[in-house]
Parts: sequence; C-alpha cells; structure tokens
Amino acid sequence: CTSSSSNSHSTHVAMDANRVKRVSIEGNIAVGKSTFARLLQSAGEDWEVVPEPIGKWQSIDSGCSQTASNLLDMMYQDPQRWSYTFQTNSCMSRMRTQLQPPPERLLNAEGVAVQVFERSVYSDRYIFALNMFQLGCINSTEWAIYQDWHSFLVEQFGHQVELEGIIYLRAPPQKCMERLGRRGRMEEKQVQLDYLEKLHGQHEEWLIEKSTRLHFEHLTRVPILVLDAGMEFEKYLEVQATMITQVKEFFS
Ligand code: TTP
Repeated sequence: CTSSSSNSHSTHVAMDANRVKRVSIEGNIAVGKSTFARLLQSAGEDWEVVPEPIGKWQSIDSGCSQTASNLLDMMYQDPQRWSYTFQTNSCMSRMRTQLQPPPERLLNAEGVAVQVFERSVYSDRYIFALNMFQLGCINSTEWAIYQDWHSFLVEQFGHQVELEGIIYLRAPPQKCMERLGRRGRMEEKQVQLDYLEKLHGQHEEWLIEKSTRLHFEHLTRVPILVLDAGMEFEKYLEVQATMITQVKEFFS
C-alpha cells in the first residue's frame, strides 16, 4: 500500500497550486459533456481531461451487503429520501478528483499544466443541490448543513479547487431530452423535460444572467466560455473544429 502510493506520487507533480489551470465543462444532463471532453482529449493538446466519477455513484460498496448500492438510481426513485445523501457523495467524489495533481508530463514550457473536469464542486452546489432544495427534495436543515460543509471544504482547500475557466455547453432542454432518450441510461428513464428545464434555468442563472447568489467571491470572476451545443457536434467535423478553436483561444 505504501509503495503504490509513493509510486503514484513519483509520476505526479508536487506543484504549487497556481501552476495548475483548472477548467470545468458545465451543461445540462446529456448535453454532451463526456463527448466534448473526449474531443478535447483527442485534440492533441497537453490537457488532462478528468471524467466524471459517475460509476462510483452507481456502485457504492456498503461493506455489509453482497451487492453494491446504486445511489444514482435510489436518488431518482426516491429523491426526497436520497437527494441529500447523493449530493454529499457526488461532491466528495468530485472534491477528491479536483484535488488530484496532474501528471508531470503535462507541464508545458512555462511550467503550467491544464486539467479539464466534467463539472465541478460548484455545479454540485449551484446546479443540483440548489435545484433539489428548491424542489423540496432537500429540506432546509439539510440545505443549511450542505452549504456549511461545502463552504468549509472549498475554503480549506483554497486555490487547489479554484477554477480558472468554465466552458458552458449550452443547448435547449428539448435537445438534451432527445440525447438522454437516445443514450438510454437505465437510472434516467423517469427524467422528464420539466426537470431538464429547471436545470437549464439553474445553468442560465449562474453562467449567463449571473444572478445566482454565489458564496465564493473568486467564482464571480472566473471567465466563462459559452459554446453552442445545440448542433449535433458529435457528427460534424467542422462544428468540432470551431469549438476546439474557441477553447484553444480561451486557454491561451
Ligand atoms: P451529468 O453530470 O449531467 O452527466 P451526463 O453523463 O449526463 O453528461 P453528458 O451526457 O453531458 O456527458 O449527470 C449524470 C447523472 O447524474 C444525471 O442523471 C444527473 C445526475 N446528477 C445528479 O442528480 N446530481 C448531481 O450533482 C450530478 C453531478 C449528477
């Protein structure tokens, strides 16, 4: 155990936090964040694209039962019972991911490495947890506790979890609904257009209208790149090329 952890340290940079540029991809459920993250990875730049740890939410080992629990499914089946637990778990797994240092080989000539995340500890709070609170699936006591530990952790980790950019993949909720139907993820079969419209509204308030009350001052200053993800960008190479160029300009 000790030797494997020292091994993994040897391939990662113990770098001072402000030499890592952290960027998150935000956008509605099924808008195409993973597809876009794969495009970025194959664009040949030295970016580390870190996928969302959704597999962990679908398989929680309780240690005292033969089968793992699917918390994502439990949350959709009974949101009032499980939303707070789900958001606690998703935020903790995200916090771990955002704290992972990038591999040393990604340092560019200026000694800077870029990490791109699918979502962030901020969308956990300002998109999903807030939405569940407004829907009454997280009660006011749970919401107060969530905000308290979330603020505490983000403040404790400081620069290590701060973002230097946000890429907002923006598409009409109807489009996301079609993509969600096409991918057929078992847990999401009851998701209705109305839910995607609410989540779209949360994204718009945070990233376009900037009317969400943010607790973290630094977050109000993070540059936001808005990309039109309404087109079927998976199919069209020209659309992909335009999007990648916009991202490169954004990073430079
Ligand atoms: P997304 O994070 O939106 O991932 P995705 O696979 O839909 O992204 P894309 O298709 O754009 O690549 O959500 C994954 C699932 O987890 C989805 O059913 C919504 C749910 N979820 C929550 O309920 N709360 C959360 O805080 C997060 C992050 C996800």
